[in-house]
Amino acid sequence: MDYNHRTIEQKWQQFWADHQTFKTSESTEKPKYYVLDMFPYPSGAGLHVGHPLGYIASDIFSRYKRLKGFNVLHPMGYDSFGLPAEQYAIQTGQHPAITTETNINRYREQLDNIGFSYDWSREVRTSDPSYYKWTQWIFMQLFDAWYNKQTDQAESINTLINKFESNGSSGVSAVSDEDVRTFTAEEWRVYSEEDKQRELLKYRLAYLRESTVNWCAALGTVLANDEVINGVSERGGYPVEQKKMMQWSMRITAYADRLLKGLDTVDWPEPLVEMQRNWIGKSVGASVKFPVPQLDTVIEVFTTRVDTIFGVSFVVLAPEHELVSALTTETQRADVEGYIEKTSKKSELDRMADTKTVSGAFTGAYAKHPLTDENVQIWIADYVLAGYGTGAVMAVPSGDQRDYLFAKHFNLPIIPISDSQNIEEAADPTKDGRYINSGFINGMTYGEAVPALIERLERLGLGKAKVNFRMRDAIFGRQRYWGEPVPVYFKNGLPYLIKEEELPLLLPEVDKYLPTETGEPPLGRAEGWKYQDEYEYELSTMPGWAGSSWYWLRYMDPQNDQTFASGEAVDYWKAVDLYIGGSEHATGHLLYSRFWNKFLKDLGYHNEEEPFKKLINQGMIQGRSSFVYRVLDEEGKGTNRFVSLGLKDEYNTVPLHVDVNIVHHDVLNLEGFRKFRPDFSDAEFILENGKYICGTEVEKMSKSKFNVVNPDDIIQQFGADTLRLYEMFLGPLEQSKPWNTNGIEGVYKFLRKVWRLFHDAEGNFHVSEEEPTKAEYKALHKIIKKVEEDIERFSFNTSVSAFMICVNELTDLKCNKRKILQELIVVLHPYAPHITEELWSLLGHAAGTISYAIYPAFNPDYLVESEFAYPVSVNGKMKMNLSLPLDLDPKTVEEIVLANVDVQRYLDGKAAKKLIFVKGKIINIVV
Ligand code: ANZ
Repeated sequence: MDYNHRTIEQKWQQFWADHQTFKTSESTEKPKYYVLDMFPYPSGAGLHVGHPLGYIASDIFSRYKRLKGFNVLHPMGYDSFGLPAEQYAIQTGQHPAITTETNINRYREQLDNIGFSYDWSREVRTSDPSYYKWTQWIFMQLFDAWYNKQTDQAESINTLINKFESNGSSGVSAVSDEDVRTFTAEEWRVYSEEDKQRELLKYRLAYLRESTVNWCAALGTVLANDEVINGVSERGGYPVEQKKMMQWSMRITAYADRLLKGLDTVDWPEPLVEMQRNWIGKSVGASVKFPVPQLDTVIEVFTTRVDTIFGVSFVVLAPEHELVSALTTETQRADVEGYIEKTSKKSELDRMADTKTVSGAFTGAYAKHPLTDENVQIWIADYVLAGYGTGAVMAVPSGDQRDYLFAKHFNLPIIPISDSQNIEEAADPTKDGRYINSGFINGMTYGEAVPALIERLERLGLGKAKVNFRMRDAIFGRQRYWGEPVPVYFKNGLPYLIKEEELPLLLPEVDKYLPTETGEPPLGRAEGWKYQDEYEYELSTMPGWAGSSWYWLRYMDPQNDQTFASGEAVDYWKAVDLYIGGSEHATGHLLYSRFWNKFLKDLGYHNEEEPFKKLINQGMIQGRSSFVYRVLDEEGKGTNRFVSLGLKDEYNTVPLHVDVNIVHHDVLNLEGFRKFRPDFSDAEFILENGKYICGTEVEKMSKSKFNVVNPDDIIQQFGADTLRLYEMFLGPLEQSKPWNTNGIEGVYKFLRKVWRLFHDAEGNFHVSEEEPTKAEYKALHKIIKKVEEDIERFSFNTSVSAFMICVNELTDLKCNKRKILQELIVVLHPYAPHITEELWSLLGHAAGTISYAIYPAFNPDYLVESEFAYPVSVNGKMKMNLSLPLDLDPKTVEEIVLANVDVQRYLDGKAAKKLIFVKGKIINIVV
C-alpha cells in the first residue's frame, strides 16, 4: 500500500475526536504542563498558512511533553467579540452572533484539518454569555476594589470604607485620582450617600472619569493608544481625534511597579520585555514646586534632572494646564489663546513625534526659582504634555535639547551649569563632571548633588523625590454593540453594580448596530432595557481586551457556573508554562492580562504573580507574490499580451499581481491565467523556452496581493503532516520568513520514505524482528538525542533536517527492524502525528494511540565509536583495512589478525615474526 495521506489523516482525526484522545483532567499522578496559544479572532477570511505557524509549534511541544510523561493542558478558543463582525452587521444587518458562529465553524474545520491535539472540551468563546458572565464578574470585583499602597495590593473597597469610618482620610495611602478630599471620620459619616459614592469612585480600580480619548468617528468608538498607529485607527486606517469624554477606566497604574518587577521573573524574549519596560516607563526623579506669589499658588514640575536646577531659566506648562488661564496677563491673552487654539488640533502622538518645530507663547506671568528666588518667565508650549508628570517642566536650556531650541528661538537666557562640555557627561557618575555657576552644589559631582538638593528642597517644603510612570490608566469602554455589557446602572448620575446573581447581564437586541440619533452607543436602541425597569444601564460595552485578559484561567475549568474557575483547578494548573503568540500583543494584551492576573491574586483567587512563565513570539509568514508583465502599447495602455520575466526588458510593461495558486515553481499556468480574470480570457503570451516565468517579491500575505495560500489546499495536495513539517522547516520559529512552496515536495518525499521503511518492494507492510546492527542503533539514538535537544530549546526547524538525514541513513542501511522503527516514529510523532499513528497501529498497537507512548531514552553508548578500521601493514606496507572492536586485548587481536583469510593471503605462507599493535591506530606485521 502506498502512503495515502488523505485516508490516513481523516482516519486519525476522526479517531482522536471519537476517543477524546486529548481530553485532560486534573486527577493524575503526572506532572502538569500548560501550553497556550494566543486564541484567534475568528475573521471572515479564515486561516492562511501564516496563522498556524505558532499553533504548529505549540502542538509539537504539547505532543512531545505528553510523550515525556506530562499531563498537558493544550486548549483553544475564540476571542469572538470585536469590530469586524459588527462592521459586517452594520453593512448587512446580519446579527454579529451569526457571523461569529459561521466564522468559528470555518476556523474549527481548518484547525481540525491540521491535526492539532487540542482538548476541545475546554473551548471558550468570549462572546458566550456563560463566559462573559465571569468577565462581568471580574469587572465587578475591580469596581469594588481599591489599591492599598501600604499592603501593596488591591483590597475590597470595604476595607477603605472602614478606614474612612474610623479615621477619615488620614492614614490612607492609596492609588487614586489626584483630586481626593481630606476629611475626618465625623465628616465622612455625615456625607450624603452620593458624596460618599463620588469620593469612592476616585479610588475604585474600575472607575468613571472624564478623560481625553482617541475618538474615531468613522468607527464610532474610542480606541486604546495601541490601536492608533500614526494618528489613524489600526483597523481601517480612519482618522482619530482627541476628545474629552466620561469613560470607564482601569487603574492599571496601581500595578506599574509590580508589572515592572514581574518582568525579571519571566522567560520572555528580551525585545518584548524591553517594550513593556518602556511602555511602563518608570522615571526616577523629583517633583519641585515653583511658587507663583501673584496667584498664591505653586507650579509643580516633574524632573529627572534635579541636579540641573541652577540652570533653570524659565518654566513651561502644557497648553492644557489648569493654571494657564489664571496666569495669563491681559496683554498676553490673545497670544496664549491663539496658541492653544492652534495646538488643540494636534494629537499627543504628533506632539511627541515633532522634536524640531519650536512654538509656544509667553503667559506674561513669573514664578520664583525655589532655590535662588529669582523670577523666571512662565511659558506654554506643546512639547510639554498635559498627561505626563505634572504637565509642567522646569526648562534647562543648557541641559535639555528641546529647552535649548526653545530658549534660542525666543531669546531666553541659557545658564551653563557644568564644567563638562556635555550635560549628559555631568550626570554620568563615571565621568565625574562638576557643577559650576550652581549655588550650593558648585564643585559637586552628580552623585553628591542629587541627595543634597532633594534634602534642601524637602526642608523648604518645595520638593521631594518622586517616581513617575509613563503608563496611563487604561480606558475601558467602547461605544459599540458587539462586546460585553458593563454590569452597571446609574442612579442620580452615579454608577452602581447590579447584583451578582443577576449576572450575566445579557447583550440586548437592537434594531440597528449604529449609534442612536442622539449620539448614544447602539445599546441605547435596546427597547425597554432598564435596570429594575427604572435605571439607565451603562450603554458602552467593554473593550476587546476584556475577554482576553483572563481566558487562560477559564480553560482550567471552563464549565464551572459557580465561579470563574475552581480553586482546585487553579491550584493545579497554576500558570501557563509556555505561551506562543504574535509580538503585536506586546503592550496591549500582555500588560492587561498580567494586570488582571495580579488583581485576582490580590483577592486570593490564586497564587501566581505572573500568568505566563515562558513566552515565544513566532515570526510572520510573508507572502511570496507572483507577477506577470503586461505589455503596453504606444500610448501606454495595457494590451492583452504578457511577456515572460526574462524578456520583459525588451518591452514597455507594467507588473500585475497574479494569483500564486496558478503559478508552480514560478511558471505560470496559462490556462489558469486565462480563467483568472474575464478580461484575460484571450491573453497572449510571449514565452521563454516555451514557458512563462513569473517575477516574484516578498510582501505581506494579503488578499489584495493574490499571494494568500490556504492551508486547506496544501493539506489536500500533500497532507497535514507535510504542512506541519514544512512550516517548521521554513526557518527558526521566531523569524519572519516568506512562504515558498518550492521546497514542499521534498518534505512530502521524506514522509513517503518513512512509509517505505515499513513496507517491502511490493508495498506490503513488513518489519523484521531481528536485532538491529550497531549502525542502525546509532542512527536511531542520534535522532532521539537531537530532537529532544531541539524541542527543549524550541528549535523546530533543525529537527526536520535531522529527520531527513536519519531516514536516509536507515534507507541506505535497508533497515526495517521493529526495534528501530518503532522508536523512530515516537520521536517523529509530535511533528507528523497522522502518519506515525497509522504506522504505530500497523506495528500492532491495534487499539491504542501513539499520543501517550513514551519518548525513547537516549543511550549514549550507541554513539560511542566502538570499532576501529585498522590499517594493516605487512613489513610497513599498507595492505588492507580490518575493523575490530576497540576493547580487545593485544593477545586476542594477534589471534584474530593472523587467522584472517585476507591477512593470510598477504602473508603468502610466510610466518609472522612479530605483530606491532597500537590500539586505535595501526597493526603492522613483520615477516
Ligand atoms: C529638567 C531637565 C533637565 C530635564 C535636563 C531633562 C534634562 P522622562 O525620562 O521621560 O521621565 N518632562 C517632565 N514632564 C514633562 C511633560 N509633561 N512633557 C514633556 N516633558 C516633560 O523625562 C522626564 C524629563 O522630561 C523631565 O526632566 C522634564 O525635563 C521633562 F537636562 O527636567 B527634565
